[in-house]
Amino acid sequence: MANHDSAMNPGPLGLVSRRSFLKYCTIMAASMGLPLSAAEKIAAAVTSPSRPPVIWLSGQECTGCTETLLRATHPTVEHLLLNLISLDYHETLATPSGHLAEAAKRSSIEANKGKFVLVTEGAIPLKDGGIYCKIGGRPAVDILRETAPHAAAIVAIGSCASWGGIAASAPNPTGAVATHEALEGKFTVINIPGCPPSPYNFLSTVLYILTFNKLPALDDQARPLFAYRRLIHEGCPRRPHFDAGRFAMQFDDDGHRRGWCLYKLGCKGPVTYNNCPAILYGDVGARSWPVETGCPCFGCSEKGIGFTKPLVEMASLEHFTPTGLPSATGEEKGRAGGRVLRLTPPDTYAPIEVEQGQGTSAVTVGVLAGLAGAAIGAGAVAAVKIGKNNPAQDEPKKKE
Ligand code: FSX
Ligand code: SF4
Ligand code: F3S
Repeated sequence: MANHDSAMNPGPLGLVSRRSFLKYCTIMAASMGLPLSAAEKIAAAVTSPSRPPVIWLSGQECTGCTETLLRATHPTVEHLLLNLISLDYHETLATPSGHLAEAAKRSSIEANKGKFVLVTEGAIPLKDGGIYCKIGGRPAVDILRETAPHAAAIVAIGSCASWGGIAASAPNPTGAVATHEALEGKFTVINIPGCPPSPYNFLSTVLYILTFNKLPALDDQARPLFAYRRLIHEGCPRRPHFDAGRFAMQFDDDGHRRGWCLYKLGCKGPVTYNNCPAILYGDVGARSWPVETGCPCFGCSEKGIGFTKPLVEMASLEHFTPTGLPSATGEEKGRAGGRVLRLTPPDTYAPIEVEQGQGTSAVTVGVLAGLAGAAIGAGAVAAVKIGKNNPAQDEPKKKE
């Protein structure tokens, strides 16, 4: 049968069909809160023959950040990523190794001064001259500091690179720090925290930079506002149960099985900024993200929460999202649309025990969650709908 899809042959889009590709650009535009017409602009930037070189440096990490990109499937993100950029150096994915890999990195930096995007994954140990993480016999901190001045933009992927993550948790034996700390605040570093981070947040950020030739709006922790504007708790489908005082008290109890709120199991959704409930990721099933698999959010993307607060500790409910936060330069860097959050204080919770069959029906919860979704992170929700509309089209086409 004739095939009418003009992009069946591997070209600039790799094995991704043109239709899937345009849909992907629409998803990205929606998830960044841009008008859908921006998809054309994104598509033009992506198919530009000049692919920006990327140098990807690794420090103390588990390679989960790279894995999350390679495992994302709506649509085949790794195809787009690897065709969108020229990944000149990546220790895990590079074909050459040893001296050959180091030589390739040096020549790419030399040839692309001021043009390449530097991506950093993992924390950087500073103690004892940084000897606890060496690549090619040299401390990671030295490699980072000599590379950063030549980069056009620096993106820290994952919590380790953004704020130290697990390597920097107490007692932090190697003196691990974030990328921006290792660079002593001399450069703007965009942080995409999460352990692992959402691949869509990373890709959206890279696409934004390539398409508009500027950085996206950032919050006070240098995170793109389009992804980290809202608390997990604001968009969580279990939120109606929180508001009604229905909590799982232990794993696999009746409340847990019925999808009730995980707050009393230590969920850190009320103090963690991320778009997990709206954009979803993990590919472990329909509408998958940690809280909907029954696992409390542990605040993986939030400095001072993930790898810091005990898993079972209940999150603070005294929280607010200010509209404007003063930055070091005095200008306002705010969370647009921010407001005081009126979280239900614990002493007004309704009784935990609800007679069998008296709980909120699944339909009611679904409607409430849907309404919450429409009001919160609507762009991301729209993106999910577009992306999941016809999943079969997201699959890579096979070579004929
Ligand atoms: Fe691992 Fe990345 Fe966590 Fe860290 O992710 S998933 S330990 S954020 O640096 O590889
Ligand atoms: Fe969802 Fe956790 Fe908030 Fe409960 S505490 S509504 S499970 S984010
Ligand atoms: Fe991390 Fe919590 Fe999302 S643990 S993946 S920020 S739900």
